[in-house]
Amino acid sequence: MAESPREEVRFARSVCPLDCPDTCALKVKIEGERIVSVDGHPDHPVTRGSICNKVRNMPDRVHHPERLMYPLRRVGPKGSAERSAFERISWEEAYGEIVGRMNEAIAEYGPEAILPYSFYGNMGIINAEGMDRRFFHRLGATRLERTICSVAGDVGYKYTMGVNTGIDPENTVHAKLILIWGCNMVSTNMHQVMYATEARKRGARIVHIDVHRNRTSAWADEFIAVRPGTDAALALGIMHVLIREGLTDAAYIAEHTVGYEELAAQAAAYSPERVEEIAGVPADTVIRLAREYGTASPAFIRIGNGLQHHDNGGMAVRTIACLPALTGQWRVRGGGAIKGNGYYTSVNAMRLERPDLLADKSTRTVNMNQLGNALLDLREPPVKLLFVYNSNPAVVAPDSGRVRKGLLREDLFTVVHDLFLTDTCKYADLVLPATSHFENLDLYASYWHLYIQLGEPVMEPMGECKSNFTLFKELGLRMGFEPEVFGITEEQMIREALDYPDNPYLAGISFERLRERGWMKAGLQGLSLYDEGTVPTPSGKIELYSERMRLAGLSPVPDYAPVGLGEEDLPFLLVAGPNHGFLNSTFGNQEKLKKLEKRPTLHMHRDDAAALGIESGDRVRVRNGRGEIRIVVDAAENVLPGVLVTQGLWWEDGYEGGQTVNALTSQKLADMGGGATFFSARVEVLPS
Ligand SMILES: Nc1nc2c(c(=O)[nH]1)N[C@H]1C(S)=C(S)[C@@H](COP(=O)(O)OP(=O)(O)OC[C@H]3O[C@@H](n4cnc5c(=O)[nH]c(N)nc54)[C@H](O)[C@@H]3O)O[C@H]1N2
Ligand SMILES: Nc1nc2c(c(=O)[nH]1)N[C@H]1C(S)=C(S)[C@@H](COP(=O)(O)OP(=O)(O)OC[C@H]3O[C@@H](n4cnc5c(=O)[nH]c(N)nc54)[C@H](O)[C@@H]3O)O[C@H]1N2
Ligand code: SF4
Ligand SMILES: [Mo]
Repeated sequence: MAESPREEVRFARSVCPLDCPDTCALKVKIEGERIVSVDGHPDHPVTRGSICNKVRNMPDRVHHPERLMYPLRRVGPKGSAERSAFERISWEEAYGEIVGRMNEAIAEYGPEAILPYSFYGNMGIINAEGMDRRFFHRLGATRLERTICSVAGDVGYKYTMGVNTGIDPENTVHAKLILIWGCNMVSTNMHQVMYATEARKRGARIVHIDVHRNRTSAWADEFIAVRPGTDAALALGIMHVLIREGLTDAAYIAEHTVGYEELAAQAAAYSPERVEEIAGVPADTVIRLAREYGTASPAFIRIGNGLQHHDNGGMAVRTIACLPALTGQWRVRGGGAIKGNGYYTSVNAMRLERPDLLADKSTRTVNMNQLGNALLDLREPPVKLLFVYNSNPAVVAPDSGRVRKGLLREDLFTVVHDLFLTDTCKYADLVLPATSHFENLDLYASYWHLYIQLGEPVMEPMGECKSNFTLFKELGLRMGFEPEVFGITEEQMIREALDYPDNPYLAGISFERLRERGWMKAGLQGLSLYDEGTVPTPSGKIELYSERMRLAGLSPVPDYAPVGLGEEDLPFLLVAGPNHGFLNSTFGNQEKLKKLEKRPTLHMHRDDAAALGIESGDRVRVRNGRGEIRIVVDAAENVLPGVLVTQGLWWEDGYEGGQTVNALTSQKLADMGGGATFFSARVEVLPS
């Protein structure tokens, strides 16, 4: 037998493109044309050789037998996932059809009849917010408000701090107290766990404040269970004690904040006893936590996304963001907070996205959390063409019953660009194959650490797959758009994005240097923006009282309002968040990771279960006026009574009956920024 030639083995540097704060540097092993393993890059200062199990499984995703390899056109009924519902077509035909449909829609209804729908399935800057944005701006399409993830908290945080930025996470190893507030860090920010573990070795204590005793609680030193959506009350209770017991930093407050008197008057109303009633946290725990926060230094708060997926989420984050100012922690190395850090590594969005191409600046917007309503109710013009990429709205968007109903409209033409035949593709008229990020060049900026990275392709595009960049570039040119805007290379676009004198932290970071080194750190000189100069709020100080909030019709001082209003007849609040093994709905079709996650599970307090005659392992129906899912119960003491938690954006095939968890969530918007309210849905539970 002839010996088969040994495949050449090589290693390449890459970056994790997933919507995760850690934005890891990767070391990829390639044999011939196949990626055989993916590891954390050992030299990256934050990644330090460690990555999550999901991304270790990336080779299975890239070389998955079901990866889309060529364009498909629907020939069967909408809603069918059968491959026989689609036929193979060429890119020429696909482009021809898209251009024809777009021109038809524009001629009959105007360009606002076209709606892009995208999020961050790939965080690469030029693939997620580059050529695509230019294309839809130039078209004059309806603008999408990308509000599904963190906007409510971002807006809330900015009311207090001016911009959405905190401290360098590398400094958190110095912390002596770490509050993990509404963040399931062990699953969602593993390198913060590594820093906190180092801090713990040096004597730090780690407290997890959450509605669910989960992996992060098991790892933390203390778990404090709160009722969903009550964090603003808890934070006000901590302030109450800090002020009452003289644990605030009067000099810092006088020099760096405005509105202390107004805040103190508000906090006076939140005694520990009142907080216990609202949040379910015992009064003595509130007092103990406040004393610890007021005396430990450095004290660091990691503010997660869990808090702000509530009706009142903006205010919750705005309120917690006041705490480090009261104790002067912003001027201590390792003290302060992180909600997000995107500001330090922000690139030139104007040059990248070219909003100037939009001829009519009054072009309407659609909030992506209200896709169902947009598809079903919008008139003048109705949405006639939906273009989905970097997102899986049939699974991730709230009120999925309405989303699906909209997607089923026979007069809607839907294009979906993805790597797989996702649940959204089932409703598509055209399905286009996307490259994985391993197949194209891009620039990556973390929204947590301070490094910006260049990811070069490590393999050729598979099959007939095209990147988002290439797709929108080629479509733009076919639409007859300006070659100088659309006919450029990836490298040119990256250079345009990096050319941003307004962001001093990018100084010295260039395409060449990134290509040479792989990553470079934003040039933060001090502990944070806040000790480098004035705070970028209107007053130039940290705003405990915010005039801007008053003008926006919000309470100018931190305040608490209950969630789930209008659905009080339903007994439970349901918190449906992400899980450990998937990345939102990404990986929801990978058998190995699905097996590790077992199945969708409903965590319920054992007293609630007993009252309904339900036991662990029983299958129940969870329902409200929007939809119903069937799910297996785990009755224990991992949630407070009245609270339900389920994790994972499982695809339709994860549930019996085909409705996914977002059948239960609402299109209602949060108090700030038009944010999503995934965690504020009320439901009832019925035996199955
Ligand atoms: N493994 C994994 N990692 C991920 C993701 C994933 O799907 N899987 N998704 C990525 C994305 S896009 C994001 S936005 C982040 C999200 O990651 P995180 O910032 O950790 O946010 P969530 O997991 O949504 O919620 C965090 C925690 O908030 C809790 N929570 C819910 N409501 C409340 C409340 O009212 N108060 C308090 N105190 N806690 C509450 C939840 O139980 C959960 O444990 O993770 C990213 N990383
Ligand atoms: N119930 C509930 N719903 C939620 C959440 C929750 O906690 N609970 N979390 C919300 C949050 S925080 C977020 S961020 C959103 C996430 O929502 P999405 O951003 O839609 O996240 P994914 O489910 O990961 O879907 C991304 C899709 O993009 C595809 N993709 C990856 N790379 C590329 C590429 O290069 N090109 C193209 N065209 N496609 C690509 C992937 O295959 C995947 O199908 O979900 C939200 N939905
Ligand atoms: S998903 Fe997050 S932790 Fe996992 S490799 Fe990517 S960036 Fe790192
Ligand atoms: Mo997110």
